Amino acid sequence: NKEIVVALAGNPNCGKTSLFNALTGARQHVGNWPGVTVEKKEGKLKRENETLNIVDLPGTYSLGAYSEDEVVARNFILDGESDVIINVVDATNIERNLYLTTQILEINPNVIVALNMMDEAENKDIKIDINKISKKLGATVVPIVATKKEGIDKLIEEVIKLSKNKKNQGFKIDYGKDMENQILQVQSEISACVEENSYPLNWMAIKLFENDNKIVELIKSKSCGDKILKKVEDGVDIVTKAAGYEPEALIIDKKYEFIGKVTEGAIIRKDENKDTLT
Ligand code: GDP
Ligand code: K
Ligand code: MG
Repeated sequence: NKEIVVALAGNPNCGKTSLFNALTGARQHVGNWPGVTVEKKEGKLKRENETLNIVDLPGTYSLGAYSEDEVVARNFILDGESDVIINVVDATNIERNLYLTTQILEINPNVIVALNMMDEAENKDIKIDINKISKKLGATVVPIVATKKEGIDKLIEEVIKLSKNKKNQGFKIDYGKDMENQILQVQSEISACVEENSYPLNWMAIKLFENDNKIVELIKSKSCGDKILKKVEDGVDIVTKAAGYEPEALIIDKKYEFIGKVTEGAIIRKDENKDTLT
């Protein structure tokens, strides 16, 4: 039986290390990611016939190209090295945490959300409709308390299940007619000249519109890079004229709009509880 590679991704302080420890116990190995001074932690977990190799990615708010941490986390996800990604989300701060989730899902839909700090959410009187969030997000959500090892068995079960039945695609944010049209056009330009099994085309096109320097450099290195970048430049003008602001900002806005729809009516905070009682 082949090992199941599981990446742990999440914002700083969401409880990633606590979950890593709960999953792997003492079976840990600490090293460095190649070429950078970022710490790499790996550990194993055995469950019946399965061996899971858990890799703790650096904590990040985003998967841009701005910091070493972000690049390490995103390259690991992009390179398809993981069978399943556990995205640890702080239940007391769901909206902000889901920004990273949308970015992970755009690269790889094989995501299980571990909704951590459920004890703190309860203390703060935050009520969460997990089924609703799961459905709208298109990913399984498992509530956990990493520090008390609650929900860990269920989480492992869902990870193994997804590793046996991986999704090829499915997650898609709607960036609006004009932006989508331009993304599609740039995507087909990329596919016409970049070899197979590179990064997901849709993701690369979005990154070009976000002016992601790593992907811009990658495209520049291709024979038809100039043609693609010209297409992006024209697209930026068209979208900016139509939408009234630039794609880079529009893409962020649309991600938060999507998150708003995911959480709408699914999270009730204490103040809102009071409102409904009076
Ligand atoms: P990381 O930065 O994502 O690796 O997060 P850590 O695992 O270091 O956790 C950050 C802080 O949150 C620590 O003080 C943990 O003890 C605490 N923590 C982690 N998970 C939970 C949880 O489920 N419930 C509570 N109450 N605290 C937690
Ligand atoms: K805390
Ligand atoms: Mg940590």
